Amino acid sequence: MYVKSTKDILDKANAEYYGVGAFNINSLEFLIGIVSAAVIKRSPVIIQASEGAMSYAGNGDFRKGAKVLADMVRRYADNIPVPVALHLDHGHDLDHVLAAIRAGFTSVMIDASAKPFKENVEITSEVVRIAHAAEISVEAELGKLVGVEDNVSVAERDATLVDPDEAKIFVEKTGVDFLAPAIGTSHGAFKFKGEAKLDFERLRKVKQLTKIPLVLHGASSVLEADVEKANSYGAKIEGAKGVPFDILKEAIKYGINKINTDTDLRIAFIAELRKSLHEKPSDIDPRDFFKPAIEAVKNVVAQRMDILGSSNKV
Ligand code: PGH
Ligand code: CA
Ligand code: ZN
Repeated sequence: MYVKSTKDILDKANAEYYGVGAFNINSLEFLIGIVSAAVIKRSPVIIQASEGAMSYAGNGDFRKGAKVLADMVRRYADNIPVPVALHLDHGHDLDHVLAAIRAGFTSVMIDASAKPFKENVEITSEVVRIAHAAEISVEAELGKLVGVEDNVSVAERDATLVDPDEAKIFVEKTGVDFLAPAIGTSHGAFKFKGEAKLDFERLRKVKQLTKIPLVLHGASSVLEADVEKANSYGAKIEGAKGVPFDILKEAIKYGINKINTDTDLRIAFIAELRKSLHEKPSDIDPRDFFKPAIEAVKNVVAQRMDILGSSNKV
């Protein structure tokens, strides 16, 4: 079932101390893989689409793309026995936020984290006012997404990662529903040069001071087996490193409830696509290549639902 607001899913996860995966889509194939996993695992699920995904789905027209994606997800959620939400991932301006709200997304992210704190407060407050009037929930971000390396100084960390006291003021002033505090992750397949490491002390303080559902961006685990599979069929992905499962579990203990995952699905899909293209050189039916790739996405999502603790929560 399509939920009214993503808040329904995340408030429950916050109260019961588990994490819910928020999985990015650009097309139907990823949606099928993700929702199939949610049904098998009896898990709530958040589908999310970036500005780029909206543009892609609308062939360059993000407003049209927002509607295409929302109609597709809403229709696909019909008769599905688990809650399905649709979230705008990293909305950067009011145009994209409004497009998502008008299209029927169940929550939006306004990411003004690159702007000074005061401006971030102003923009986020404006989005909260508009979104809440439509009964849609809002996520915002504080700090910059960068890997925490051992050789980074305290001053450098303070300049990039979330300030817990600022987080408290931010949540009070904006009325935002979910907060993404930068604690040392980054987007993509290359998150850490050395050992994977997050600033849990900072996270603990943010949770203690805000108490709302928190979001971990850049949370993909970058599974070695999938990277190797892709590479063995011609990909060149070297030095890839993600957030290991035990660190994800720890982050959830400290108060993370929404776990953003895009890269893991991309790698799983592309690895399987390369493999089946290689194995069926005379086949011209795209579905014969997409189906095993969808299955690969489904498996990654199902495994994450177990790790995050959202399995059997429906
Ligand atoms: C993410 C996804 N989307 O907002 O934060 O991060 O690159 O780790 O999948 P990954
Ligand atoms: Ca940021
Ligand atoms: Zn992100």
